[in-house]
Amino acid sequence: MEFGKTTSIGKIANRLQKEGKKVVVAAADTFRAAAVEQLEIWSKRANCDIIKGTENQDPASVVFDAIKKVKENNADVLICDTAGRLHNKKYLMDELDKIQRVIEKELPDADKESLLVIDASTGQNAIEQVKAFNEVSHITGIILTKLDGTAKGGVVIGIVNENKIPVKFIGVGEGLEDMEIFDSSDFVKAII
Ligand SMILES: Nc1nc2c(ncn2[C@@H]2O[C@H](COP(=O)(O)OP(=O)(O)O)[C@@H](O)[C@H]2O)c(=O)[nH]1
Ligand SMILES: [Mg+2]
Repeated sequence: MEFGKTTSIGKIANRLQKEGKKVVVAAADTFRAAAVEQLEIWSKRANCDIIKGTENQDPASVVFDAIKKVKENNADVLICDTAGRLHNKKYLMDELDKIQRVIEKELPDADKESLLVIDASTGQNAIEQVKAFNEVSHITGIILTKLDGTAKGGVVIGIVNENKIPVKFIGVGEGLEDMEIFDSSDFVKAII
């Protein structure tokens, strides 16, 4: 699903690099060659390293290679781009589970975040997504994208309240700098 995952990763990588952190991104969405190319463009913009898989390569093995790079280069942050997945696509969820197991095994002591990207125009379906993802992964935060459009993302308020998952970033455009750290008071004002 085109929610803005890859774009958000580019924006976060850029922000972290500017803060002086060394970032590696892993192109673990290996379903479409275009997805890898897209992340490559973003990694150039953000000036960070990228580890690419080949089309249809096991995404967990791409993540494994990226972790090797992180260790070799003593990088600070690894961000893994994963395929868009619907909660009813079991194989995609299994794949996510496998990626997480690799990370847990190879980087047991690292701080980990699992961020779910939701498009502000997503309705009730967002709640289903959160539930499904939470079964595979402990979601530590939400990135709410496309808040520059007409959608206000009101459904996310419900998710935050019900699941106690914080919104960490919001996307407000397609550019490198179009991301803000979320401030819930601004958000509530905007949807009223
Ligand atoms: N207006 C707007 N467009 C966005 C935002 N984030 C992503 N997009 C656009 O949404 C489309 C899908 O983004 P992409 O990152 O490829 O989504 P992915 O499929 O989830 O990885 C692209 O055309 C992006 O430029 C945002 O915050 N605002
Ligand atoms: Mg993508």
